[in-house]
Order: sequence, then C-alpha cells, then structure tokens
Amino acid sequence: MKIENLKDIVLVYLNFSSFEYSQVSIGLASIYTFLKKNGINVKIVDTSVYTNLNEIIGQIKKINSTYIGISTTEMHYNIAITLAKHLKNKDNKIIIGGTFPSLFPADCLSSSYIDYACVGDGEYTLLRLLNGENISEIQGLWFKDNNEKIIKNGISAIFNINDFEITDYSGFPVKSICSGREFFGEKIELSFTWSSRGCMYNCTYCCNHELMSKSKIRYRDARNFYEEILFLKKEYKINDFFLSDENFLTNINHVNDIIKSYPNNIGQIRFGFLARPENINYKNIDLLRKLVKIGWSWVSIGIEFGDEIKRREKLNRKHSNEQIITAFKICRELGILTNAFLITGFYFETINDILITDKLLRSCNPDNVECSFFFPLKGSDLYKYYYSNNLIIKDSIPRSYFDTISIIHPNFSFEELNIIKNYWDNWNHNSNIKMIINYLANARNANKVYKSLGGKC
Ligand code: B12
Ligand code: SF4
Repeated sequence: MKIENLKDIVLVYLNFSSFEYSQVSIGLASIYTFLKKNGINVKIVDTSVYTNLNEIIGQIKKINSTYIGISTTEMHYNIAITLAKHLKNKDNKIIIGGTFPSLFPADCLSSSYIDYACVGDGEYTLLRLLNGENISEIQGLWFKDNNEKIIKNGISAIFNINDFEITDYSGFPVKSICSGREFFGEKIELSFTWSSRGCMYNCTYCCNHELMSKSKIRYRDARNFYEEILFLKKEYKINDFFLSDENFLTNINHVNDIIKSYPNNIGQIRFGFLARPENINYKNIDLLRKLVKIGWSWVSIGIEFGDEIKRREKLNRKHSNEQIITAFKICRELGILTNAFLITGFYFETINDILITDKLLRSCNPDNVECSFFFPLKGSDLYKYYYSNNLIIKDSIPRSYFDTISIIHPNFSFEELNIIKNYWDNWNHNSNIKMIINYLANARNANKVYKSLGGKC
C-alpha cells in the first residue's frame, strides 16, 4: 500500500528535440534546487534518456511519487496530456507547469487527467502544495472543485532568483548537464546556465510579452552567477557556457556587474548568449570589449526577416538593417563567432523577401545561420491573425519548429518552405540564391517578380 507522503515529487522534463544533443531545463533545475533546499524529496525524469513513451511511463511509475509535476511548452503539450493519461490514478496528483500552462491554465485543466495547473513560477507554489497547505490559498495554483468549476488562484508569487547561489543540476543526466555538440565547427561540451529571467520586448510572433504580464524581469547576483560557473567547471570539467537569458545585453548595469565581479581565479572560460542586434553597437563597444576579456566568445542574433519595413510593422522589431549589419561587423572585429536566426513562413513572405534577406546576410556574413519554421504560438499577436484567417493546420502541433510546418502559407507550398529553410540552414557566402529563386519563380510562374528585380540580387 502506498504511504501518503506529501513531501515527495517527481518532475518530468519533456526533453524532446530535433537536435542530437540534450540540455537541462533551467526552470525545472530552479524548482529542483529550491524544493531540495526546503526538505522535499525531488526526482527529475528527463525523457531524453528513454527510447519510447512506455519506458518513460515505466520510470515515472517506478518512482511512485504522490505528486507528478509535468513541465511543458506549447509544442509538448499533447505529449504532456498523453503522459498524464497513462499516469493518473486515484492516489496521485498531477500538476502541470511551464510556459504553456502559465498562459493557458484553464485549457490544461479541461483534461480530466490534470489535477492542478501552475501559473507562473513554480518554486513557491509547489513548496506550499507539498507542505500540505490549503490549496484554495496557494497563489498561482489553479484546480477544479467538486463541481468541475475551475478555481483560479491568480499568479504564483514571483520567485526571488537569488534565493540560492548555485543551481543544482544534479537531478539531470550528465549528458544534459554537459551538453556535447558540434559548435561552430568545433566539438565541445557546454553547460547551460543563466544570469537573468524575462524580456522587455514585444515581438508579434512571440508569447513572451504575454508571459511577462504575469512576471517581471529579474537579474541574478553576479557572485552567484560565478559561483555556479566555478562549480560547473570543477564538478563537470566544463569550460563553455550557454546563458539561457532571453536577452543578455539589454541591461547595461547588469552586464557591468558581471564584468566587475569576474573572479580572477576562474581560469579559462568561454561563454555566449542570445542578443538583439541593436544591443551590439559602437556606443557600448567598451563594455563589449570587456566582455570579450572575460570570455565572451559567441552570440546568437535574431535577424528573423530581412525586409526592414515588414520586420518593423509586422513583427514589431524596430531596429534597422544598418543596425543589424553593424552588430555583425562589431562581432567580427571583436573575434566573436556569430549565429544568425531566421524564421521562414510568415504570411507576408514573398520571393522578393528572400532576395532581401539573402542580401542582408551577405552584408552580415554570419559564421552560422539557423532557420526555423514560423509557428503561431498561442498568446502571440500573430497567432490571432493565423487563427482568424484559417492558416493553422488543424491538429498539427510540431515537437519542434525546426522540423515541422504547421501553417498554410499564402505564397509557398510545404515543399517550397522546406527548400527555403534548407537554403538558409546551409547558407554561406558562396550560396547561390539564383538557383532557389529560379526554382521558386518557375514553380510559381513568378518570373515577373524576379525580372522586375533585374534578375540579380
Ligand atoms: C533558453 C530557452 C531555450 C533553450 C533551453 C530550453 C530549456 N530546456 O531550458 C533551447 C534553445 C534548447 C530551447 C528549446 C526550446 N524552446 Co525555448 N526558450 C528558452 C528561453 C529563452 C528561456 C527558458 C528559460 O530558461 N526560462 C527561465 C525559466 C526559469 O523559466 P521556465 O522554464 O518558464 O520555468 C518556470 C515556470 O514556467 C514554472 N515551471 C516550469 N516547469 C514547471 C513544472 C511544474 C510542475 C510547475 C509547477 C511549474 C513549472 O516554474 C519555473 C521556475 O520558476 C524561453 C523564454 C522564456 N520566456 O522562458 C524560450 C521558450 C520557453 N522556448 C520555447 C520553445 C517553443 C522551445 C522549443 C519547443 C523550440 C523548438 N525546438 O521547437 C524547444 C523546447 C525545449 C524543451 N524541451 O523544453 C517557447 C515556449 C512557448 C510556449 N508557449 O510554450 C519560449 C517561451 C520562447 C518563445 N517565446 O517562443 N529553449
Ligand atoms: S522574440 Fe526575443 S526579444 Fe522578442 S519578445 Fe520574444 S524573447 Fe523577447
């Protein structure tokens, strides 16, 4: 017979990706660290270790916890519900959290296999639940009462991210902590870590603005940041770090803090982060130089779409192409390796836009280009457009927007979108844009467009 023990939980990390490598979830790592520190017995099931759903279910059942917490993005929501269906029994409680449940808790609770949905940060909410507090009083915990009415308990108390010094990643398999991959042509092992949470922008294709309406931007104490790096270096022999912050360079004071607190005993490290192009400029060149001195080595910059006017008007990304070109130029001057992100499949994308993006890339000359298919995330502005224009393929929820198309494009077929993505993913200075344009132009009988552009790019 199962002994009722409130103080234990198994956290399920749906670590399915189209890449060959795996990495930790910073959100679950934070919950794990905080709960453990507060005397809770926590285990993490990282699905990347198992080969199929049955094995995952078997492992979770074997742990036999009263509480099962499933973390999910919108992409993995269907799998989360399938798992819950196989795991739910009268003795356990299933709680779902993460980005999608934070945005759409009521949708999650429409499944009879889900007992609770967490809106926002999970740390305090879970601790209170596991400590046996009255669920009606737990901020951020949504559930159904006996009459199936959803009790909406607002938003979780915002977690103090400096509550602990070092994130405890030990609940994850080593292959997720030391994430081995080919990186800019070099085989390395890198660890995920973090220095802030949140984003202040409002890009129309992203749901972060909606998420931020339930949260706020927070910065990590630089000393904790370095304690963690020192620990990861010593414990896992890692020298390369990926900061999972949404936009590392946005707050100059925070970046300055990171620079000033750099401990001289840290030894060799290299790190990189995600950045908006306008934050890499000549005004903050001294700051950027200092970052290079402490190990900044690479950056992923979101270009997304080459046409400046459409980018501003349709995507709400207000920087100019000139700013993008400058960002890449500065990185080259500083010896920083660059990854450029692009998205294909926006409803307003035309053959002409491909030419414009190609031209921009040639001016930027990034070391690597990565392209995803546009996926209309619920809660984003563009979702509303795709939904109301019937441009979303019914029941198509991809596991990754790097490998599945889930929209109907007014100008391009699936095959064409795949060709466009493939072109960007393999882009280099010698790439022949004419070939792909010719292909698309012929396929669409759109020679006129090409000729009106002078037949060259
Ligand atoms: C870094 C990052 C990545 C990294 C690392 C991801 C990782 N595993 O941590 C990489 C590049 C690998 C990545 C991959 C993907 N990502 Co990503 N990623 C981010 C980013 C920028 C930061 C994530 C982060 O560390 N946040 C900080 C942590 C502390 O927050 P958190 O994860 O939300 O967790 C807190 C709460 O949600 C809650 N919580 C989380 N889980 C649970 C579980 C329970 C039981 C409870 C109670 C609470 C709870 O408590 C946590 C602590 O406070 C976010 C942006 C964002 N706003 O989060 C996008 C974001 C999460 N990613 C997103 C997506 C779509 C993906 C992919 C599906 C992309 C793809 N391949 O198609 C994959 C999925 C990977 C996966 N299996 O989780 C979307 C999710 C959108 C959505 N509506 O669900 C976001 C929001 C970006 C965006 N706006 O489009 N991502
Ligand atoms: S795309 Fe990036 S910058 Fe834009 S709102 Fe989302 S996280 Fe912020």
